[in-house]
Amino acid sequence: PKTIYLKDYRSPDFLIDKTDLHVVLTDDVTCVTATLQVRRNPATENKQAPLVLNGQDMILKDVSIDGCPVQNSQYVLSPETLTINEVPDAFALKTVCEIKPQENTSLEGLYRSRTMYCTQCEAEGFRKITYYLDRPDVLSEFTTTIVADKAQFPVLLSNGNLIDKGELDNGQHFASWHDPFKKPAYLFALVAGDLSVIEDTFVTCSNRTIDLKIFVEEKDLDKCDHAMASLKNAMRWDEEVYGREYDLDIFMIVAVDDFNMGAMENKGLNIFNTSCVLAKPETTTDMGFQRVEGVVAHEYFHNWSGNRVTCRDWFQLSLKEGFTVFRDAEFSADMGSRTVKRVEDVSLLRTLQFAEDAGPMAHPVRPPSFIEISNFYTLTVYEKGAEVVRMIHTLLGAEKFRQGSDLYFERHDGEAATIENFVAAMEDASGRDLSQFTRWYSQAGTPRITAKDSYDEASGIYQLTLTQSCPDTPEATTEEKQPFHIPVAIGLLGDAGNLAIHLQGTEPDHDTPDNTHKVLELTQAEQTFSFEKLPERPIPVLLRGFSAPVKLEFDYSREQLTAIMSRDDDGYSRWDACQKLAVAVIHDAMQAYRSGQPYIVDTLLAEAYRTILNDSSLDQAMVALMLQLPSEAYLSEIADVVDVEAIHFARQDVRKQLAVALEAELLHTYNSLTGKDKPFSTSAEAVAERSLKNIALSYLVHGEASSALALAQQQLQSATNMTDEISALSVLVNSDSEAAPAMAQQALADFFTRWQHEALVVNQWLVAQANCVLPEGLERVKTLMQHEAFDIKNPNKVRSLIGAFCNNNAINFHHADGAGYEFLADQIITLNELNPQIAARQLTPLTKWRKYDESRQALMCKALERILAEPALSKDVYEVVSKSLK
Ligand code: DPP
Ligand code: ZN
Repeated sequence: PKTIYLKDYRSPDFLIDKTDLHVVLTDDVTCVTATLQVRRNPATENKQAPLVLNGQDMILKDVSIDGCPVQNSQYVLSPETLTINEVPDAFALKTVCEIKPQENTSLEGLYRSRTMYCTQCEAEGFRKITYYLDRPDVLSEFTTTIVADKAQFPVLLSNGNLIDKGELDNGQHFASWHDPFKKPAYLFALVAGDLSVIEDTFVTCSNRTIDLKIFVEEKDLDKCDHAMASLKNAMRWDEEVYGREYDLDIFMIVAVDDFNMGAMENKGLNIFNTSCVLAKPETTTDMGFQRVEGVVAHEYFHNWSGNRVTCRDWFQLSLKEGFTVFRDAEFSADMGSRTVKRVEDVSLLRTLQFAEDAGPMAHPVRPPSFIEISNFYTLTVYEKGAEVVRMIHTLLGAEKFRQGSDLYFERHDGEAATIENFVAAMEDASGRDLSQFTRWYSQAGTPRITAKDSYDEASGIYQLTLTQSCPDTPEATTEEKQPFHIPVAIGLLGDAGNLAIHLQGTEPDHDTPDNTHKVLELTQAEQTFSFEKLPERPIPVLLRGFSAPVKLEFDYSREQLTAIMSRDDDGYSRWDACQKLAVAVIHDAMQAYRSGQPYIVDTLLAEAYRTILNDSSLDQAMVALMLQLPSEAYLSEIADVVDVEAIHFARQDVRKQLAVALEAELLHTYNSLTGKDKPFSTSAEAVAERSLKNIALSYLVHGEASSALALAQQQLQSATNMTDEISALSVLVNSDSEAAPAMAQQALADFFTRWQHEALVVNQWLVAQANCVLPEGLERVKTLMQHEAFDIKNPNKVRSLIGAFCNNNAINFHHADGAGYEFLADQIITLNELNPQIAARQLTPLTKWRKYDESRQALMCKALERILAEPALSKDVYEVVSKSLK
């Protein structure tokens, strides 16, 4: 397979002004007739260039130029291209192709999902529908006519506005759609199915009424309200916060059960994984509700950051994704709890993106090369990309950032842009020089900052010295990397609270009236900041709000951490201090575990928890967040060598001791939050209450409190929402107390009986079992693979069972016998043929082999090598496996 480089980018030799598609869907073959208005790109150097179109998995039936058939001898077909050597400077190209969507298990291009036809074209799926210049810098005006059986497929949709529809012979009908906005092919969409719809309207800031429609299978009509409300909130928010108004007269969402991604922002016709659009309290957890809100907003926001201004090439993917993730994160923060949203995002980043940065697939936010672009829809491009945009926001301030964003949209509307264009708009609007800052886009790896401090009582001067470096990554060594421009937000904590900050040589920050918050700009390898007028030695609160995606080390004492935990003004920092304290405690427990010694949990942690549980004035969301111990995945990420058993058993031991020590408080908390007959709400407060209640329950059961199993069972039976129901089920499934297994078996069986017709609930049932940490995990998963509820062709099922097990159940997946690795290799080999994107995605846990002990390393590499030896490897899987073994 060939590597594609950013440095080789050339503008296209041809442009396609208009694209006219005529798609006839029948049970056997689907016939696609494409008429393209093509002309030579005036900007191209090569005036004689042949026309080379992308296309694969199709049968070309006919090709003509300006009405004259092109003879076989005048074109060349390869498995991935159609080349026509001599073409005029401007012409109409007509092709007729046959495809078989019903056999398309890759879920790219046009395919069948249950009873409907749908498409997924990003990044390069359109080339499976017709021969085309399938690249994002070719923008075209699309008209699409769909013909299908009317009884089976009453609903026929594509981008833009409906311009015609009617009946045809033999029970067929058609619909024609026209999209007035030029777009690249990856934003094309087509849907045909027997779908029900819920409708609403939105009145824009300029008083235009937009029709909003969500299409789902009839059985799911009761699960659309939350998505609709989220959509309307997102539309309003984008007007208010970014000045962006919706442009078409209609906005449609279609829910599809078989989908590789979360959702897709096709112009005017978003296609969604059912898991990211359907929600109702009985079937959907609070996390599920939040995901729907976030993804609906994300795809909607793409209408400007992605569609109106798109990407010049796929190396610029973060231009639209990083920016849009930042936008959706701010939206969610405004809709719910800002601190909770930030903590969740930072946890994800520090756990999984940092791991990606430290592994063989590490790449800069703008990768310099790829074999298969699908492999670069990564946490780095999305989440780290969003952090990079957030840093620009921090450096410029909200007002200048908005001016920069306005300028960007104004300059590049209707164009395919680059990351340089985005940064230039931010620079021009703010007058700031971001040239050093752009290293965030070109240098991979997680920067480390080491902080050291000193205090001179006589002068009241406090000094903070920050040193930065960035570890080796595949494309560059640590020596080759240049210092980053890093905003380090800080507070200085004194005995009675946050102290005023007077940084020598600067004006006070006007953002905080009391001057207790400051953004330091670290641009050198080492820099010292001096603060004056400090009456006492402060505790530095570093990287407040997680102001940069870095690892920051400072040698805090445990007392200092508890001080930050209880007194700092920044919620994120309080949580972070709590995590640091918990990590220190678990590390002690791991030490003891390795030496076979008993360990008694540091009372500092237990007492800190007792304090927050007893303090009824505290934000319950904050309490719930703090009570969650660092995950095994996070503990693995920060380890040099992952000690699977020590991490698991030590963490479980700490949880158990905390549960026993705090039983009274936990029980009180649980009881105070249970049995209140409040109507269901997804408000931040209601979510926080459920979260705290369920954490308390899980501690109580884990600590084997005498009444705990009964409480869990009671909650399971009386639950009126899925958060409470699945939490109780998971707690039972994971309990190792004697009475639990029988109860868990019964509960699982009852749960399945009750929910077997709700695919998304069944998926949660699979996850609950895949995540069960009791012994024999692999056997349970293998048994479930045979269950009628499982289907390897459905990505949500693969993620729920195989993905959950291999990513979240370390003690079972990483069993020393290597059976987990062999299992995953088998699944990847099967998936490679069916769905390469999903296959490559599932490889992630094996790519981390360097983090494990020698014996596991050998077993993991053996599994990777077995995959690499497969004869017909997809580009997707080949790229990840071969880079992992390098
Ligand atoms: N649909 C995917 C997303 O929105 C890819 N664009 O991130
Ligand atoms: Zn996106």
